[in-house]
Amino acid sequence: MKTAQNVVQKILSAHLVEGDPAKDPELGIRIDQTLTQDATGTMAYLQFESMDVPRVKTDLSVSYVDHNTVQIGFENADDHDFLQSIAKKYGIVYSKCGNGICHQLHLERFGKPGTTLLGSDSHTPTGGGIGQIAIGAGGIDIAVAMAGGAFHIPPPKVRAIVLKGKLRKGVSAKDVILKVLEKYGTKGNVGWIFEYTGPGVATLDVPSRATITNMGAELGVTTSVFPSDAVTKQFLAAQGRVKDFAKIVADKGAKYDDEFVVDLSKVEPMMAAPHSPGNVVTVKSRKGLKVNQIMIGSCTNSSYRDIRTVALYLKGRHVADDVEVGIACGSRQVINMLAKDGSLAILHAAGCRMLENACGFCIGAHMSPRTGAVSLRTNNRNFEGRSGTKSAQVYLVSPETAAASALTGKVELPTKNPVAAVPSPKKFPIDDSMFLYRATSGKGVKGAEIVRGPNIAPVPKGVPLAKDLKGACAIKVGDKITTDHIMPAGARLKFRSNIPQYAKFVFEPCDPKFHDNCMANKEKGLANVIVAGESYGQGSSREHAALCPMYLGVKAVIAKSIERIHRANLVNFGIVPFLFENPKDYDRVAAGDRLEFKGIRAAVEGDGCLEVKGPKGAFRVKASLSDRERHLLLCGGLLASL
Ligand code: MIC
Ligand code: SF4
Repeated sequence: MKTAQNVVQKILSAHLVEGDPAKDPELGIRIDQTLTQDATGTMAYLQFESMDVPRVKTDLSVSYVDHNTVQIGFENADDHDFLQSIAKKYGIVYSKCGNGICHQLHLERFGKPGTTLLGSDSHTPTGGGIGQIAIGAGGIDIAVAMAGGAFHIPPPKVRAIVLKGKLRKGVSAKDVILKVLEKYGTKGNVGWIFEYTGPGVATLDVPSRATITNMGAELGVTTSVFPSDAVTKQFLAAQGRVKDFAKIVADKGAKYDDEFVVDLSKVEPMMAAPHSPGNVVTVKSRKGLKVNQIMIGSCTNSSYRDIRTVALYLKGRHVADDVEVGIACGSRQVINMLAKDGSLAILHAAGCRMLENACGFCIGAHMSPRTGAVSLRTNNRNFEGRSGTKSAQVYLVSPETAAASALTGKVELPTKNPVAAVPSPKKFPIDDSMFLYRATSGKGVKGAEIVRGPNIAPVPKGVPLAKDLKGACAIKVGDKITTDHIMPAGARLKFRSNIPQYAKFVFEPCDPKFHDNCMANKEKGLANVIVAGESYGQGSSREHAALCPMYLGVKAVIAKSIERIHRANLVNFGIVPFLFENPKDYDRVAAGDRLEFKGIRAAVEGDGCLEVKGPKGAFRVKASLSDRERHLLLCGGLLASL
């Protein structure tokens, strides 16, 4: 008899190309679809180009432009042109700047239940909302997948998040994922996949499911997934894509490694307080707090359902005088619908600033709040300084809480005067005119010319790992260092395609001298080493947080723990991801210390264990590596291994 399978097992077993989940440390899975966005895409495609493959080998690859949309100077526009020309040549669908945010668009127009999606953005798991196994990764992993290669993950542990009951009016999906974050936090979830099950699933529409899987990224899990059921079918049919539907639900008696029950009817409005998405409190506990800014949108909460709900709260009313409100919709489809049903006029009349349908404020690329402001935002990350204003206090909330608070300029409970639920549209208006090269998808246009402006610099390649290393601790950082600390975005984002230029800003928020120190050590023939605490590399998929350090001569990280995507990026760029065998040894290293890694190459070839000598004595470190990872590190990274 066939063993009962959960949704994760069903999809992964149908895509397994390497490894045995019962005994191997790593599984290789076939990738059906890829997505990139512009800020990570240029590097991904430069790397893909160097793989010398004539066209993409996936079922579908889409290149979105949504991050660097503000064109001050030539850099971003140059990147867009480069991306468009690459898409034409290699058979990639190109989503023009202005079309919308990659995750919202992909869900609307391309995501398919039961398939795998790999995206160079950590919020790719949004696709889990329609039953895709959708995973975020570094750009070079996307390049490999586009070239037909497998993607590697450790055999996942699957936790069932059992949903019961129904949400109360004024409470929504954002509150549910914040509840899950309250329980599991932002660290310690590496290697897990969260699968949503139970009778409550049927009460959530697809946009709500996608909000939950989107922000699962903040847990640090590999991905999150919902079953594909009648609700999914209705959504796909309304998008004119019922042929893409496949029913994927867990078998009766399917097993999970763990479970957590959420009674939806008991969920209260929640918020994440500064400066971590895991710092979850109830809205009630902050009721009355004066607010200076409210930002609504981002890939977490920019669907028609979300923005229409905001319009219903604001109908016939005006936002408070002391508060500025900005709204960025997820896609042109969303804007079209809001225009047709009068919501756009309501929002304008209410005094909201309607922004471009792009990432914008979420990544500190628009509407940074004033000094010391309290900003309520519906996006997914509130790391210190990410808004572009270091002193800002950013709280993450649902669209309902944001709207209710906009009216008074204070934190308000959205459950006090809730609005009616927005019904799932029977038919979404479809306009795919800003998706280019659909006709040549998978085929490409032979001889198409690649356009390369001066902002596009070649990708640096790593060098093989030396036998021994003499190094220096170039920086010592604490716990929960995010990729926004390592490689800031916002104003620096326009240098994404130019590594020597972008590398000047590595660790800018922690130590602006990091770049110069690294260069000085490099000149002295010393390898640079980063020492960190727990959960190093939280947050984004940006491989620049490994690529730029590699460029600065960083050869090893020693941390108490390292998050999944960042760890994979370190390996891809030839930086050894060591962990302290005894976390207390963290205290024995200081910035500037000379560190000796005698026999590092042999250690990587062997069991990954090594004794490091420092001024306060020797301590032991360990990197648990698969054979594939060992090979990449010995070569100096993935590109150097080709
Ligand atoms: C983010 O939300 O931090 C980003 C910007 O979308 C990143 C990708 C990037 O750094 O370009 C992500 O989430 O992976
Ligand atoms: Fe864009 Fe923000 Fe989503 Fe990242 S989290 S993809 S910056 S909207």
